[in-house]
Amino acid sequence: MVTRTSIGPASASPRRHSRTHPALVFGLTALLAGAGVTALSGTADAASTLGSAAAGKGRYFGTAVAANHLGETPYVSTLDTEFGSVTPENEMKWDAVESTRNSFTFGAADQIVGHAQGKGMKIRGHTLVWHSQLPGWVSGLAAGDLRTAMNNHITQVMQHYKGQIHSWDVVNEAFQDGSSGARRSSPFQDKLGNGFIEEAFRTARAADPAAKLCYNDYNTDGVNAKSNAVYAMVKDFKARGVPIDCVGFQSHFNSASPVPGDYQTNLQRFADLGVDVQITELDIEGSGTSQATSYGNVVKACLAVSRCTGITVWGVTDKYSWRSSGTPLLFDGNYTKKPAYDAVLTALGGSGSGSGGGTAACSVSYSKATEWSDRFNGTVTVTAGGSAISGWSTTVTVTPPQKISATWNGTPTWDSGGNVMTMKPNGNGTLAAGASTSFGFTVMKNGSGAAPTLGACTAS
Ligand code: G2I
Repeated sequence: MVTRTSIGPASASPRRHSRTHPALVFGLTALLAGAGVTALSGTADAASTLGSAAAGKGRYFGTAVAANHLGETPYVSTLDTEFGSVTPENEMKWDAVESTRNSFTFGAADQIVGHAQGKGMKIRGHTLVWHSQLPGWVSGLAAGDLRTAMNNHITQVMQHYKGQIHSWDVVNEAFQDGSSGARRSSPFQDKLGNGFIEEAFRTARAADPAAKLCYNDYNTDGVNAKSNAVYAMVKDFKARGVPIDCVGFQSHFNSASPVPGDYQTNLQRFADLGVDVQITELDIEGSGTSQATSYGNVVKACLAVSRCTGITVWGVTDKYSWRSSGTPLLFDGNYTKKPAYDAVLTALGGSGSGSGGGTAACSVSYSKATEWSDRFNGTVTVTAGGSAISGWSTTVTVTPPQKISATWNGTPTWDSGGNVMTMKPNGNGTLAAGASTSFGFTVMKNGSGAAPTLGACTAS
């Protein structure tokens, strides 16, 4: 039941009028919105983004990017707004850049690099020597030829991007899962032996001395047999002067493989060897608060390790994730921020409107409804964020000598000048997550047709 109130400051010449039924106001609002009438947004400004908040902590915050999505406007705007670093998801892999021996195709990778450079983003290189996405011709080579091909591949690719890549995953996933601590079988391992990793790093240093050279792997995120084996290799490399600058922890998590309790401890022990550590492919399957908590814990662990220089999530939006059914990323398929986004931003020390998913939040928007020669009606829509709210409050400011002469669907109070109205719910202000309500008011123009301005929406 819609109640109409007529409350205003003493000087507001309250008047009642019953010509406009609220349902008509709604209808007109929808029509006007459909006709492109601008609605003022009173949402509290996002004071920060993932990239800028991380930069405030001396870190980068990046994402994997696929070249074939760079034509999609919301993909690109989310990328450009939120992230300070990119990793080509597939475009720099061996099968993408050298599918035929010594014939290099950099088109898709160059597209990502060019976009990133245009926006001042850093670029991670991924990846030079990996058993997967490896063209058949490589696996067919005999040892001597394979060594030549590996070194040529590293050199050609790194020289193409010389000076443009902040960190390269030189060798990816060279260790076995499980308790053996052994190297994974691959053409490189099987034909060249353990020494292929060292050789790859030495070749990489010569090709682009400015790039940080990383070893990158998964299931090495906590202290376990696999990470112990990588640790021993890095320790040996540092002791013998083999050029290695960083270790990448992919950090693909789900309920079967959650964020380890000793995640920070593990990052720290590698950092203590004298290498940087980077979180390189972060994604965490799940949703809501539990996913948000895990994301927050990963970010906090990185911030607690001074040599943890940056975090990359493995994609912009759930819909393009390599495991999209697990909804593992920070933006959903509509590019809406998830509670996990809020948790990351908060852990990075940032603040913003976020998804509204973990804390009470709301947003407001204004549209003009019916207008007469001497007055117009306005409608403000109040929308709850990602969680339910039990109350809300916002302000509507009109330009004197305008006066608000009537209101409906809310309980107003007024500042002493009478031109700032604070509006709260009539009685129960409960709104479910994402649900909307609206209130309305009449502005007496007194010569001015100026649109009112809205303050931020405050939820409780
Ligand atoms: O598997 C997740 C990641 C594990 N660490 C290394 C990363 O490089 C790896 O990324 C994934 C990409 O996210 C996927 O997009 O690597 C996969 C391949 O191992 C990528 O999948 C491939 C599909 O298997 C191909 O069928 C497809 O043509 O992506 C290709 C390009 O869309």
